[in-house]
Amino acid sequence: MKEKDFDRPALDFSFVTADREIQEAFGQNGFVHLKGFSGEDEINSLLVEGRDAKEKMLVDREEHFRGAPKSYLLAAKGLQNYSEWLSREAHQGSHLPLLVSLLEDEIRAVSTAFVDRPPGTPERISPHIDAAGRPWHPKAGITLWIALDEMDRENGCLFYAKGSHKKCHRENLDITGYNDKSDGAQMIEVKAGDAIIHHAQTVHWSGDNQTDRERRAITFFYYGKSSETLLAEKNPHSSQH
Ligand SMILES: O=C(O)CCC(=O)C(=O)O
Repeated sequence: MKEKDFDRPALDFSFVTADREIQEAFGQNGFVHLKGFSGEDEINSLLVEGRDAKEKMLVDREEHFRGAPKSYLLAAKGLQNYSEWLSREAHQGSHLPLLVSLLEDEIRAVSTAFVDRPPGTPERISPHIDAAGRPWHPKAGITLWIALDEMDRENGCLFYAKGSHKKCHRENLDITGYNDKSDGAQMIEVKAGDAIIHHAQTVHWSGDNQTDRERRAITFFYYGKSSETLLAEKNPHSSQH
């Protein structure tokens, strides 16, 4: 079957590879900050596709979201179903080899999200692991998060708990006992175009946006293939996100 032609070119991250330092940081901390990962054109493509897909999803799933707390939509998931371009990026994007080399496993796309915390948003995302981090497995999953705006403490940048991917947290996805001052908590300020790649089991959280600046990001979530059998046994009917 002929591949679909897209007006919008595919993103090219094939030049980003995991050297020893990146590999070790990911293994030890459970996350790695890659500065200057995306250029302006890529940021723009992700922004337009992410925003359009979220709008389509909201129309399609209006009933589901009616009356839902605002925090539900801080990260709008499942957007690969509303943009063929995002779906192709999630399934065949040029970032896949990088994620495979960091997780040291084959990966399977689970979901794509647009994170939007407009100026003056009081909601924050509390400490959690990603859905691909359940059930617990050393290669449960991996997430690529790309900043579309500059982020710092004031507009709600991300925090990570170093090494938390190695702990088998017994709770579900929300994890208690972590905050900005916890041992090993690292705040990561980013410029637009920076990326953070984290293990699905690394505890992370982010703040409110009380500034007049935008705070948007795109996230690609993946399972590790080795954890798939475990997942199928636990949730025979599940399709995440
Ligand atoms: O705050 C962010 O940008 C990240 C959102 C997040 O952690 C998630 O969607 O799992």
